[in-house]
Amino acid sequence: MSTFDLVIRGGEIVTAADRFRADIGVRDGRIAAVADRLEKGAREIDASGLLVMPGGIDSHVHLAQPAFGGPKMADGFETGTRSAIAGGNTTLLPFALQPRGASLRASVNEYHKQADGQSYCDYGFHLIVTDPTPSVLGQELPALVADGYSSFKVFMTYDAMVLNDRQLLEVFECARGCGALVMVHCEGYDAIKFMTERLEAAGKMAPYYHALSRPQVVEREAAHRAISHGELLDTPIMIVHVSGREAMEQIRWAQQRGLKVYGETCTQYVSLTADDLKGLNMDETGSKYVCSPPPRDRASWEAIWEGIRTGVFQTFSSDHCPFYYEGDEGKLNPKARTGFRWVPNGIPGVEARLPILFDRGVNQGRITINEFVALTSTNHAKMYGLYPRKGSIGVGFDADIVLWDPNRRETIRQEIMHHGSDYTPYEGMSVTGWPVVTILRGKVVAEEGRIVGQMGDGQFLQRDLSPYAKPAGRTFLP
Ligand code: DUC
Ligand code: ZN
Ligand code: ZN
Repeated sequence: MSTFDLVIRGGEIVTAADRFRADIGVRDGRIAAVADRLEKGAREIDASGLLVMPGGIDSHVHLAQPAFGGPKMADGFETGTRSAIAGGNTTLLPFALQPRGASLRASVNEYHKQADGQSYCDYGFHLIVTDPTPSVLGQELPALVADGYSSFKVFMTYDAMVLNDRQLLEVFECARGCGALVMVHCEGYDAIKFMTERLEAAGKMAPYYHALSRPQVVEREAAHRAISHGELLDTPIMIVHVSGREAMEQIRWAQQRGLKVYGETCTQYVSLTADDLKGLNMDETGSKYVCSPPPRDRASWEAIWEGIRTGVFQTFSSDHCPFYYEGDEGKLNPKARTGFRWVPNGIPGVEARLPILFDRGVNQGRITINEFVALTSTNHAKMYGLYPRKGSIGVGFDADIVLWDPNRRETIRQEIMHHGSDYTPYEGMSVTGWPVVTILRGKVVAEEGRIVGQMGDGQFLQRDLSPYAKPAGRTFLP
């Protein structure tokens, strides 16, 4: 009998720190050996010519969410996690959203019902707090954090989710008390509402005006406010989906002052621009690209690369928030055709994240291959309490691995995607570098674009507290 259930042989292993040639031996779903030459396994995979990296961890995806007051999402757990594994990912962290007036625990239980037995990859949940009542803050959140839901997201905009400054402070205080990391959506509610009304009064209703309703200054102001609230209460925060220079510089400023402020950016902010929202002729096709914050311009791409290169951003996510384009549930639903304010905000992208970052980042010399692994896997595990179980290749880690062909050229197209949406915003983009085999805890789950795993392979992950959520110890509180 063989010592190993699986041996991945002859590939070039890449972690956030190293790159070396070795075999990997897997036993009971975990990496049991990494060595120059291992004995034969019960199953063997020849990885020669391929890079062997930790499976992607995408810590910012929305699945099955009753989203933003808009239509039904295009992905539940089945199609969203299917798309994830086809794109080289092995863990997702979607959100469990608390509808106002509801208990968070009940909301979490609902998401579990949708995910249990229906997931192709492992998953945990961040908690979206929309209604921080005394019982949510005093009982529900601390108990949920203790149960392994160790991060929250709060919104500074959207009618159905916005928290005012007082509520933000209360959630930050609660997070500090229970050791949770707070992700903040930084866009200012009143400024957006004001701009939207002015644009509408001027007859500017097309999807493109979504971008003009929330320019970078709106994101920058909110980022500064969130940073200040975090500083006041000594609460570490992660500013998510940063779109350009203005918010990036706020985070850098905070980091240079020694504050525990972290940054996330996403695929769309280095590959799409606001001009995409113009569609063919200022028409509704631009709604395919409507997301928040909106993609900016090419100068913003360079600002984002600068933030990546200089360590302002720890994580690179997809912010996969999938809607259909056609049909009554789509971005083109009858109400959405009447004005940009009704177009659901969000785009699919979990499957395209790794290839686009590899092509634009590694191939074009902007980041190293080790930084690629850190930005797409290791740092997500570290920030969100999954390390050292997930996020690297070493003895004892879960055998979550992607075999990557660095020379494979592909064109991203809807017909090869595995998500539920009827379009991809990255249609026609050529990339070099593609996931060829995805392995989840030692089991091959995707191979050459085919799904070979089963729905239900994915397990719920109870997460530890993030070491990055530890307060710095310099509060203004009495
Ligand atoms: N915020 C997100 O995090 N995702 C999509 C849309 C949004 O506003
Ligand atoms: Zn957001
Ligand atoms: Zn999001």
